[in-house]
Amino acid sequence: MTAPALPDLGSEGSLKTQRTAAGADALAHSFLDNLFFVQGRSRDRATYNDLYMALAHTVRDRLVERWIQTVLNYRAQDVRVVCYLSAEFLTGPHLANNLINLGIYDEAEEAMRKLGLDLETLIEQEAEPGLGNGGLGRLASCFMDSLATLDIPAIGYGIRYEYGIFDQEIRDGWQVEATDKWLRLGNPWALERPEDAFEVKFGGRTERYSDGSSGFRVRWIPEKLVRGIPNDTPILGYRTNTANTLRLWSAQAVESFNFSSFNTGDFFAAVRDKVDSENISKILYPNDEQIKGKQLRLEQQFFFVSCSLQHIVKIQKAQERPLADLHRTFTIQMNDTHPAIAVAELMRLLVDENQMEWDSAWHVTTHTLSYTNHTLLPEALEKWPVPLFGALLPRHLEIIEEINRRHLEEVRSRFPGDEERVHRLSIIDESGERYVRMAHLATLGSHAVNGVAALHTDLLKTHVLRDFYELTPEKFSNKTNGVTPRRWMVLANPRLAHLLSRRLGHSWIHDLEKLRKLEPLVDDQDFAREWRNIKHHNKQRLAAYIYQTLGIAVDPDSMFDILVKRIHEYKRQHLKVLHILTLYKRIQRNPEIAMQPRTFIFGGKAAPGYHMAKLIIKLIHSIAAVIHGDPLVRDRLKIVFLPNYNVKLGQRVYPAADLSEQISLAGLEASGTGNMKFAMNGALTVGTLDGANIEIREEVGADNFFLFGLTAQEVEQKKAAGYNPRAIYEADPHLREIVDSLAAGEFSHGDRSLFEPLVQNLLNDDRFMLFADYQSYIDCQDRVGQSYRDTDHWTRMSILNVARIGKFSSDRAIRDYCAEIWKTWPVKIEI
Ligand code: NBG
Repeated sequence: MTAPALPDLGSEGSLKTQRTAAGADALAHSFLDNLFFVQGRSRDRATYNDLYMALAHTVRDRLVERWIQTVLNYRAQDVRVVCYLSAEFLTGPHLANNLINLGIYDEAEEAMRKLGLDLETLIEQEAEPGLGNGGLGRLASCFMDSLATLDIPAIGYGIRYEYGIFDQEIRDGWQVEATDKWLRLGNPWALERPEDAFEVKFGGRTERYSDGSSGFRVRWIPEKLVRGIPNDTPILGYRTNTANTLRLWSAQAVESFNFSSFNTGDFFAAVRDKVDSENISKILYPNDEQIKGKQLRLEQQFFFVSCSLQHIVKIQKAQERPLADLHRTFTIQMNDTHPAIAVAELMRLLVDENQMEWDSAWHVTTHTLSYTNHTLLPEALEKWPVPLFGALLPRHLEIIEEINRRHLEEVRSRFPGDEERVHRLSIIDESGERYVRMAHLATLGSHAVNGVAALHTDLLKTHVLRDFYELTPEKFSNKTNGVTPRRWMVLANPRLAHLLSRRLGHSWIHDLEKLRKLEPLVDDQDFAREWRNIKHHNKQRLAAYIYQTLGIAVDPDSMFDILVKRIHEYKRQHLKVLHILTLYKRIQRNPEIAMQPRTFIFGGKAAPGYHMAKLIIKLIHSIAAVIHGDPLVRDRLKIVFLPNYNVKLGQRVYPAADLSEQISLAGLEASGTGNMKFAMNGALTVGTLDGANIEIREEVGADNFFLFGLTAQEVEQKKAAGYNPRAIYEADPHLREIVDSLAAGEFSHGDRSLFEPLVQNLLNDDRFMLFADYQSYIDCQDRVGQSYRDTDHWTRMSILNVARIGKFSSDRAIRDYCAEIWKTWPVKIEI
């Protein structure tokens, strides 16, 4: 039965004023209203979660009009929409950020105060949506914030994992993983839109048929269908009306599909199929985990890519625009290779489902897609075994083979006789077991390929994607990462933000280069004092948190020396451990030695299957136990490992840092973004010439940055010449002493086996060249310790770091993408 045509329901005018009126009293009123009518709770029985939910709805109500208006506007003519495809979006909590972007934080605080409630306590209730591993997912969220702030039409597409990145607990110094049940108490920010669902095919076979006119076509007869349900979250820009959409897909079984099992009476098989389908969006894969051969991961990738591309094609058609113009309406960014299957899927949608000719489809595909690479580690480059790939996506394998055939034909004609090059450039790795190389597919299918910091892009051109660079140099460009100053300064460090706004006005918040105007203030004593007071306050706040959660008392007057990021050997948390042990031995040798007291703060998760990273966590706890037990040392060296490092905790940590540790082996950290967040909050960096560190140092000035270690080029040369860590160990008595103490069980109750894998690894291989950089690091840290004692000078350096950090706003990064890759422009939303 068809439903009757919808009547005209009139405009929303009066509704809006009641629900979304401005001012603290109106907020308080809506809050109580939402508590009762939306949350369904009486005031006397309300829990903190109820109160948080009521406030979240109160804020959401104030977003909705902008959101609807934004979406309506994008349906209008002459808009080019950025589609950001990313398997991860590490949004962090929404409430406080939305209050800031709406400009009603203070009003909300007042409204809650009038009701006897503390806004901060309510903000703390929000569960962290941990839908990402680290930098890559957080970058996607900073980009969404900047896109909205700059009024760029954009949709973020990803996966609504039911379980995000695991919760990290520490037991006896070891990491223990627990499932992250972020949706347990509901999510007030997302709207589920079951009517906008799409079906995704898996498995089965393909079949050729004649379409009568233009010849043969291919049909994919799948074995399984899964439905993708959109969950839409508004992403509001800072003090603007633009509210873009973050659309995360969750998987649902298509019940009617496997009815044959029901019919044969196999009820349990049918239910099992349902469960299998829904598994697709169950859990986020931790990175650094061997994912080769993990079929579910490929299913996830195809699932969200297919839903997103179908949605894009549907919008194009609904607007009655030809598919041949898809690249004029949409520009699609692939965030790393996780969505690289988009190349084949877009071809399939155009050629198989919309009867476009191959060449036209290839033109549209390559002009629509672009690709950002985020890693140089060879083991992190995704590749899928051909048999697995073909079984899951038989049609896509055919399409990829055809793309590859044409591509290699061209390579052969440009480089006749160079079969070596043909092998290197092939999308299919044929050197042993056959693999589909996703970075190759993404590069070939894109009109633009970028790295995320200058050095990283250079290394892409000269190493990882060198052959592609030689083939199509015009595709390659650099887009140095950036982070949003709204979350990482205004929200995380309100006192600093107030000081800056008082001195500079508010414009720095969306025009970070304005911070340059701080430079004349470096010699202003009052300003410097305020600056120090703020840092001290932030350190006290973190100290209180540490005391509450871990029972460790740390001194806010000590230097807060902080290393927070995923635990990985290339990031070299264990180099930091070698530094701590060096200081420890110095004090033991000479108890009277003058030394700047330091609090070393670590945070970060290790992939559950990455044993060495987990051992490093154990090592940090083990040296902490010994050092804290030593009365000679414990007032000078404190070691804290903050469990379950995440966005929320980052917001506490960056503003409290004196020293930011960015100590990866040069040439391995694509960019880093924590380095930017620290510097924005006035921490000084100790770092190698790696990733964005290089550009940070260029901006803030070499005098305001602590540099150590080999350059990427020296690393390469040393490796080529035959690197010998054991020789360094044997030649350096201090290094030998600490390595021997680890091996001897000094930090493991005499157990010599515990840290043996680590010690042996360093002595025999040391792939990440800790020993090569050891002395340089120690010397540099000695300079850091001395500098810190000159408070005035340190403050000056700190102010200059903030004054010169403007380049690292994600607003700048997004402007660069818009101008050079996306070719898009802002659209002001009027309400
Ligand atoms: C990470 C890099 C970081 C970089 C972020 C964001 C992956 C694969 N890469 O250096 O390791 O800052 O991406 O670009 O997570």
